[in-house]
Amino acid sequence: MFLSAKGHDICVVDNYFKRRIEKELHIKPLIPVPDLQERSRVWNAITGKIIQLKIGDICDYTFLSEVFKVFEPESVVHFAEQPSAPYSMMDRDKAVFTLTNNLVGTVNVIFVLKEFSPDTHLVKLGTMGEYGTPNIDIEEGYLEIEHNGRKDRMLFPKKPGSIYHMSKVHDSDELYFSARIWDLRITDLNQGPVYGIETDETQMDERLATCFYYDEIFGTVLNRFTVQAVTGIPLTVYGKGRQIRGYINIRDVLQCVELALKHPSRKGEFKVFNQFTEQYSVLDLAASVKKVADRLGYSVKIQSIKNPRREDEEHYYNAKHTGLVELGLQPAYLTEEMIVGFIRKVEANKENILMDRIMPKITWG
Ligand code: USQ
Repeated sequence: MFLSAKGHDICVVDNYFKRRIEKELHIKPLIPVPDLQERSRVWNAITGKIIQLKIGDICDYTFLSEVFKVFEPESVVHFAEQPSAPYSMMDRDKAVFTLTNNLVGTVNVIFVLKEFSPDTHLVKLGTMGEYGTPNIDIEEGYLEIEHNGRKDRMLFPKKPGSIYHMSKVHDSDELYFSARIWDLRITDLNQGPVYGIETDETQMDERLATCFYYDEIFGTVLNRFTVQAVTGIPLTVYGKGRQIRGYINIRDVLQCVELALKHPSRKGEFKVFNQFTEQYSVLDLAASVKKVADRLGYSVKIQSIKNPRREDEEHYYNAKHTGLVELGLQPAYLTEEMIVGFIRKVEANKENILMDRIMPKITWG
């Protein structure tokens, strides 16, 4: 919708994976989201613009090739992955699904570009979690290494903390390979956890809402804390809560994707951006939500619970993120007023909240 509003011709490809998982695991987004056909109709009625839809699986190469041959995209934004760390750690089947879906889907996109569209620029959603939490500064994609008197520029070493994050390490390698060996044009956006509910486009009509999750599978931490504050559940800080990540507002995600599209990689170039705007610890986020919610009349408790994940709970973290700012990103930093807006939106949809979907049950085993 963001790119369509700016006048681009858009074709959306989706296999409704999340809707299948919603049914399987009894989870729902806060605001009901109609199917793509309905949303495309609403978008057309409001803006007069057409968003084409292709419902199918990018792991099916015949389907994907047809989409490319017919639509002939100038750029591809590839978000078509299983995105949940806890889901990937549930059992062997889900781990295998995550690896298969994410690696086969990405290799299919690479092959379809190589075969039918070698000048098309691919913007791929990666994750900051590929790097893990190393005890050194995290560079933007690459590291200059000097070893035994010789120097080279290598992809930054990776220490993923879940099968999902590991799948993204592997697909970054697929992308780097395809740029080096087949001269494809690739940008990898290593994104931190996203927060926020609305964008200018979703605000046009309730039926255009984003999928805002608060469960342990798809809900990211700040969004979960907002829902917990409104429902009177103590904020679920995992372990010590000193885990630091780079966070980004959903509106800034859209800006970043547009900036990446406007500055395409050259043939054979694999650009990497660290896509986040601010670093916070889990405790910082919990304290911010508590402060704002208490001001609004709630009485929020922060509770450290046994960490269901295996992760460093106290660590060094300093990740570079200048690339997108240099291209013109103007971040919307987290403010108290913003959190007030999130809380008000959650309150307005409070009756939809499934209370038994909030506490974490999946462990790293
Ligand atoms: N956490 C809590 N309490 C909660 C939920 C999470 O303390 O109730 C902690 C986690 O242990 C973790 C941090 O908050 O240390 C972030 O967790 P998250 O659930 O917000 O994010 P994560 O599982 O890492 O994954 C999310 C997206 C994923 C994306 C990733 C970026 O689901 O698609 O790749 O953010 S990153 O974390 O930088 O790898």
